[in-house]
Amino acid sequence: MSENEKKPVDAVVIGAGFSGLLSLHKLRNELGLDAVALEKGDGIGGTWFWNRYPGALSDSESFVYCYSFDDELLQDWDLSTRYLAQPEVLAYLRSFAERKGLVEHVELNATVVRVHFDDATALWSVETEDGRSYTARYVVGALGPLSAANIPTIPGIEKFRGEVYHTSNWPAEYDLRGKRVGVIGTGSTGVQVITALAGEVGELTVFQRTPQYSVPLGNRELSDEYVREVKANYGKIWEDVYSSSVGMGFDESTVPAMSVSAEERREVFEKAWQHGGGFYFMFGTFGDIGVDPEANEAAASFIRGKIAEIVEDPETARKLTPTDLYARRPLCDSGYYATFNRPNVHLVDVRDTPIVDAAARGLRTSDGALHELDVLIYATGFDAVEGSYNRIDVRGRGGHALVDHWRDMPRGYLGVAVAGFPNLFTVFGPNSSFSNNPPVLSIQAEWIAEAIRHAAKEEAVLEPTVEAEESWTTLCNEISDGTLFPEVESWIFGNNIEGKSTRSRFYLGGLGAYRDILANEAAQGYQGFVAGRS
Ligand code: NA7
Repeated sequence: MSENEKKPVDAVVIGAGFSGLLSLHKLRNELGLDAVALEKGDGIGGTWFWNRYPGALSDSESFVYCYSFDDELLQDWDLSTRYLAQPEVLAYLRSFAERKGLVEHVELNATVVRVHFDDATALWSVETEDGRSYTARYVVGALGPLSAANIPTIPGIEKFRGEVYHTSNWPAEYDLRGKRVGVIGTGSTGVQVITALAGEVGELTVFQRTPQYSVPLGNRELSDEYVREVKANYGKIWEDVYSSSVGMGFDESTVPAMSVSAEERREVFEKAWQHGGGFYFMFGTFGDIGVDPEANEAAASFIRGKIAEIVEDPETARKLTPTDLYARRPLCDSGYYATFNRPNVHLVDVRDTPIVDAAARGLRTSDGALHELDVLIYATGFDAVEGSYNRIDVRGRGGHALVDHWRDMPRGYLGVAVAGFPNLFTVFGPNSSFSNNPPVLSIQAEWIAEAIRHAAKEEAVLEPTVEAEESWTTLCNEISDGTLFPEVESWIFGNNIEGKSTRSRFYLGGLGAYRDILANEAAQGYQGFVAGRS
């Protein structure tokens, strides 16, 4: 395509999920820019468009899984349960897009494949797979931290005659009733889909690599009085969320687990178990489960005890019981462990007996067993954070590729900008705050919009210095090294993808501190940025 076929706009937003829609709203409706969002899906909603598998649900409290600034929508919102299921989040996002007049500015089925910076003009050129092409002064990447599917390589999979789905690319229509279904993966997605499908399908075979700690979800109807109370107090609720650590809408504990008696600890854990919520169990019970091995073991052994009580067959219970630290993303469920008491649910421990290959009728494990399946579901997670960017050919100053910039470790300044990539901003770029996603992305989208307003006024390009990026990356690694989280393999540290660097991808210093750091950067006149003119 020649230069003059490129459509000139002020800004391109990549993605139309939670982050992309908010960014588009800020840029168009608040800054008055000519901005367009390019969305790979054939509908808006991002994560909540793609992840429509049975049981998909946000496990943040519903009243804080939304845009905090939009009081009109908050007041009109029909909040009825403690958590929001996927169709409800999607409906919320659609309603937001319609109310803010964004729908006509989202191009659907627009898979971005190239994003190149032109040193001479300081403009970005953005191209889609089907040949749509734009030039823009600003690019906002709102690709989602968990959107590039991880699909394991199973030798001979092409021979398998059944249906195959990844949970993040779920078919619009499906019928699993009476079928023999296999699920690979027991992360938060696997736990949800396994629990939801067990009663629907004929036989369910779960291929588990690592057992998980999970606590009850505790979903329930919210009373009218509770909802009235929430709506009347949103100001205070958001103040608390934005000054907390995980931003989940509950009081975080500061009490060290070992400062109370064993009996009191048990009572606190039992109360939290009855109340429900994964983040609540990890951060609402005691303040040091993520940092103190003894506190961690206390929480872990409580959950292990529950597994032993719930799961009837001792051998199945043994396989389901984790022995490592309780230091992955905390999970919660609607009866996950009890699911394995059902006669139609079978657990295959693929650490004991790895999957060796696929045959026409199912998957074969190393013990020679053929697990016959009509449907295979990959609940195998994502190439997180930089994974979605690395699938696009992004080149910054001097033609430097983003994939090379991130080869030994993903780096990003404050999670929102990358050295060598002027006027390119990232929502959930490397080393963003690890907290309830809507507040994090709201802080970032707001900050990015203000940075663009500043850049436009000053006719400047905003590009972080290498030093600023390096010191933020170092800080994030130091903070995470002070916790127990890197001691356990998970997507948070890139361990789930072969060849990926296994450093921190998040700022674990808490949402409140993160917000202050970003606010300070803007107030100090963007000192971590190169002061270049466009
Ligand atoms: P996760 O948390 O990365 O879980 C993926 C699961 O898939 C996990 O149990 C993996 O086992 C398993 N897995 C991945 N590859 C394989 C292979 N090759 N063989 C067997 N098992 C495999 O992804 P989710 O989608 O559940 O959740 C991601 C986030 O999305 C979640 O934290 C929420 O915030 C939303 P492993 O544990 O690596 O041994």
